[in-house]
Amino acid sequence: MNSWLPFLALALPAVLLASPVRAATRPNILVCIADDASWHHFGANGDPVVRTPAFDRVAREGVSFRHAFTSSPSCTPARGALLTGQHFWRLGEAGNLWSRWPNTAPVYPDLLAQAGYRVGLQGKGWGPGDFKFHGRTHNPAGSAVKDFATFLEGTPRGTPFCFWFGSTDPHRLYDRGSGLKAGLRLEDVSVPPFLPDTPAVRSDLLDYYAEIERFDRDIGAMLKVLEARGELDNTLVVITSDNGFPFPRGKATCYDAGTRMPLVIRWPARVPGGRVVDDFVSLTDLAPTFLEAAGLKPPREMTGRSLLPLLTSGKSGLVERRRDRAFFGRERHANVRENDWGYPIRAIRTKDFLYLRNFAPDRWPAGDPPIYGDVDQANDIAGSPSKQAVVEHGGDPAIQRLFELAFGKRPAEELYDLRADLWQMNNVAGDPRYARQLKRLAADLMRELKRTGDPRATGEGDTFDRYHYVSGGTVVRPRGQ
Ligand SMILES: [Ca+2]
Repeated sequence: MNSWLPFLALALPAVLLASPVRAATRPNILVCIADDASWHHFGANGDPVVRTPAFDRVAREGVSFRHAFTSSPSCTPARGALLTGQHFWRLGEAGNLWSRWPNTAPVYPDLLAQAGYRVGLQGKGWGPGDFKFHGRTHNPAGSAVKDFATFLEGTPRGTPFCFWFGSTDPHRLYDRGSGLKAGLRLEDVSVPPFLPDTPAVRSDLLDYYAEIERFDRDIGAMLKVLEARGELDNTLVVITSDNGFPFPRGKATCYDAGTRMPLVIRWPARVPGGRVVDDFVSLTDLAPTFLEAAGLKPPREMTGRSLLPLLTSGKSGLVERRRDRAFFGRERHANVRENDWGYPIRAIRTKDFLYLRNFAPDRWPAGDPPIYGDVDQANDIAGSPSKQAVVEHGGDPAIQRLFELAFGKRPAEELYDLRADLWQMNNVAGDPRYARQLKRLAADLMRELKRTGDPRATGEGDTFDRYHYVSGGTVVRPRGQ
């Protein structure tokens, strides 16, 4: 199958009116997206330390998703997938971090703008990368504005809006000791078992929490502005993140700490609140959801499926039985390997299992030694006290296993049984007792990759290693071109 086939559909009219939704009933859409926050680290998701009243309110008065996954645990492809409603592997060069926006796949903010929405962006939109190279004039997430309040003042009454608040919290670097200064306590932290439990790591986690709290305060202020304007209840408010926390075994990995995302949605005008949903959803489902909520038919190249039926159902638990799995993966994150190569992974996650296919197991998954730069920070190990704790004590017998889990090479297949191994630390892919599950999950994954035109499934996967890496005005053209 030609991997470019999905793009041919772009010649068709992008948007068709699906239903006669009157302009007055179309919701405003507000997306609040954190930068590097995992599902686990929000109050409503069970974290006992972090204080997130705005997130908790939206969860309480809306729908809270327990199994939402990013398409890729890396800023650029995650945001591209969310904006296009497509698996990241369908986005060509935008499947990599620090890439160029191909400007071929439609994005929901453009489609809503064409339908009369006012569209704005505050903070980090699609990126990092170069959205202008192939001809765009503004970020795919919207035209940049000063702030939300100013944007609202300039929006006429009766005109629906679509706004993207892209926080840079809780991305590193952190203000060392800021968690302690914010009143958080070392002794309250629960350190995940793949990190060393030391005071330095605990304090690093508190600093991460402090930035999540700032993200939450910013959202609280925005909700207040909407409320004062009388528009809160007809605004579809979404709070989520692009990828998981910037710690070893988190961001840029396909384990839960890298891919399982916070996702709460509040829209009282049509969505009964107070619900926790177990369906497996992808952040690629958001674009078709927004379009459908606005009365538009999602373009057929969107692989995401609208959440609107689920949201309006009023039901909790597993609402749509076929939503029992999520697919995701990664290509090049930071440029930290010989020959400017990435580390290709594809994965399927179900309630009980996580199956990973590593397409190039001869490469270093976290980047070449001694920097292992796919784990923040790429150029400065001391910029991440948790990474430093693992790297600098890798020879210590107590830390050695954690070092291998974070930075060591991995086999072509990994399988984790979440019933016994919540944090996915014991690979059972070689255990004959799991042969049946492994075979089935591998087949299910490959079927989805083929169905959706993934170059990795059609023998053209190396194309991701050949795209330019565009960082800070520097363009790296991989060797052999
Ligand atoms: Ca990010």
